[in-house]
Amino acid sequence: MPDYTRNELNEALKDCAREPVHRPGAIQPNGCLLSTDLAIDRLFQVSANLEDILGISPADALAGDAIQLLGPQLVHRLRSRAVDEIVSPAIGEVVRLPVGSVEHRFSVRHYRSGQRAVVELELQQAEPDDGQLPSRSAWLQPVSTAGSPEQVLESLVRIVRQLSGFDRVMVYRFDEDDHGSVVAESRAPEADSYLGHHFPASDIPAQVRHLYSINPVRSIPDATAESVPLVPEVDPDDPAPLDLSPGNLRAVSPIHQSYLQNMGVGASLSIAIHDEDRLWGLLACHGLVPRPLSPSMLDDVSVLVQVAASRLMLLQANSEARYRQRIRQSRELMLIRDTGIIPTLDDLIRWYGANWLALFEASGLVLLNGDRRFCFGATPAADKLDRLTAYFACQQGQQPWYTHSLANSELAGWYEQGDPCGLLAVRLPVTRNRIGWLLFFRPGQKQTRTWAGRPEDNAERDPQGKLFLTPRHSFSAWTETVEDMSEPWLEVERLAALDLGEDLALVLFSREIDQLNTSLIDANRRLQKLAQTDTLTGLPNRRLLEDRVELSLARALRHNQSMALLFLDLDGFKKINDTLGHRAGDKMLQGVAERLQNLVRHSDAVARLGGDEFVILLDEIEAPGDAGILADKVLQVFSPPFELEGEMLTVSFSMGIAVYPAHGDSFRKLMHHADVAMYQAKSEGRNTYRFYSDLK
Ligand code: BLA
Repeated sequence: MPDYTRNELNEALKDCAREPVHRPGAIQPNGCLLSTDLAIDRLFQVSANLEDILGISPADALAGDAIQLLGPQLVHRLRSRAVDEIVSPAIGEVVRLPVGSVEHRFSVRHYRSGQRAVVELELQQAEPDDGQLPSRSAWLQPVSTAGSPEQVLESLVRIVRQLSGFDRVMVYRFDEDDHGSVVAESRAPEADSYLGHHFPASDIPAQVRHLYSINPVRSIPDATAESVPLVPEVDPDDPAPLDLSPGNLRAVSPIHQSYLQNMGVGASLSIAIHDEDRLWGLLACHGLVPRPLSPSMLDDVSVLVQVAASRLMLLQANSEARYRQRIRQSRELMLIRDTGIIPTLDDLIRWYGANWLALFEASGLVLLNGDRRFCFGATPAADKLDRLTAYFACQQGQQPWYTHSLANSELAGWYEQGDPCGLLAVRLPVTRNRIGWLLFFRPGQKQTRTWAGRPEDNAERDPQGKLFLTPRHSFSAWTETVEDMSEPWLEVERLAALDLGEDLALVLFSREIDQLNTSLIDANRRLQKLAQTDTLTGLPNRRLLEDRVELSLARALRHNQSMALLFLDLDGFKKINDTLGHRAGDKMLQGVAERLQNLVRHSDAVARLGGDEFVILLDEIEAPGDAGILADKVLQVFSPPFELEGEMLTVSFSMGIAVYPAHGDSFRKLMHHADVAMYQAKSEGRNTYRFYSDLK
């Protein structure tokens, strides 16, 4: 094996993928081919074996037209199908054509290729006796009713082998990186088993995989046969080589011919298994020796593969749906919005962490939210998480980031043996400048992988020293042990993680909005309090007093009761302010407020109007006299001197009383009358009170 660099290998792989296998300019010898104009009239190219098959030389055929070669009946039949619509050959039609003096049965197909109609004729071998084969429904049934994907594949390979007589029938499944493995097999005892064996991606290069989307069937009845060129080599009117992808007869690439020979395979048939547009895998059939593959057999096997593919995808979709249902249930649990309680991320991870680890078959999870980090299960050490956080902080895009082999990913520098090997990371759709990621970790699993021959054991150098790949010489099992890989992340798991990420973001948003709301409500409360209270004494101000009086008036009216307002004005307050200063004055007002509050009932209210004016609301009084009793109490409480900043001060009030209903029925009137009565008290010598009704 030559030494080579990764780059050289990649170049060699690219060269493999560049071979124009779809236009080899030749066909396989089990049939012949004509290239005509779209009207199926003029002939441009024919295969060199025309004489062997139709009994007429290429030169003679090219000198005439399609009708002369194929007869008017067949040509009219072919013309009756609009060639524009024919992109892949219709199921071969069996026709009889005279070859010399004998009639032969042919299977005929035609398809459009650019500006040409291509007609393929295959000599029809004797059909197997239909009586020996089970009926179609009998062989379709086990596949179409299989209960599990494994059963579908098992039935498929078993029945195809029965129908076709191939020596080895396999289902080959592509992995994410385009390499693949044999996942089901039925074989004759003399054929080696490839079950469970892996094959590198280069065995079926990209352009070859692509051909299956044009023509799902690739039939090679004789891998040893020499190909038959087209004559003339170049179409006289169109130098572009004819694209033979839709046909059945396209010549086999020499590389693949030696591949099959190295494998000991004489006949090969492969049929695509598609999952929607994606090439999921192949049904791969081998004959140990060349064998004719009859068009009707190809047809039957194609039908079986289609039925198996749809059954397989249905079962797969069902199990994905069940999985998504489980995820949805967990998400619904999480979004318990009707309780009105929005959980914190801490809560969520404590409650659901174990459930999520089980659903995602993960060993640990980490949630990155801004500068906070929440961990659950087995997660890497803090310094590693710091580096991961830094990495994801710079990641763009909304698609999940995932690998089942960190050691071989962009994060390889981060990885050390013993770390989890698989990582699935989804971005939480949070604000752009904040980090929000949900990371799931999977442990590494020691796996042994058996390859059919050692991959990349097939590189050689040409005389110029350029590396090129050749088919492997040996396909015998070669076992590799892989340690730094986890189970891969399935698409359904990646989608589910995105869903979960969205929900987590939703919870985050709800919490933030909730917190904003709470602080708004607090702010409102503070504002309201500010608007309704006197900042110096903490007593209600005039506005709140007015509200309280209105309420009290309404109640008094309803219950036919009385209430009263006591207007208090501090005597000589200005002098205190002037002599002791404002600070002392403020202190005094606070002291006064406190004493007044101690005097009243809970249902009453003491308010400060500003300056040295206070008002007491007396709710629900029995008789006007009750207000007098309170006024007396005020006089009494303030009769001893008041201590302020070490000085003893005499404090007194002049008070006016207005009673509902006698002195007014509104806040404004009652206030006015109580105020007038207070002035009366002041003018009559202070330290006393007057009722409005006392005024003459
Ligand atoms: C074609 N290679 C193929 C095909 C298969 C495989 C199925 C399609 C043709 C067919 O059905 O035979 C590979 N066959 C497999 C595998 C299994 C199997 C993996 O049965 C497993 C069970 N091949 C190489 C290298 C190159 C290469 C190194 O090994 C290129 C450098 C190329 N493979 C190659 C080419 C074709 C091919 C060019 C197209 C052959 C054709 O259609 O003419």
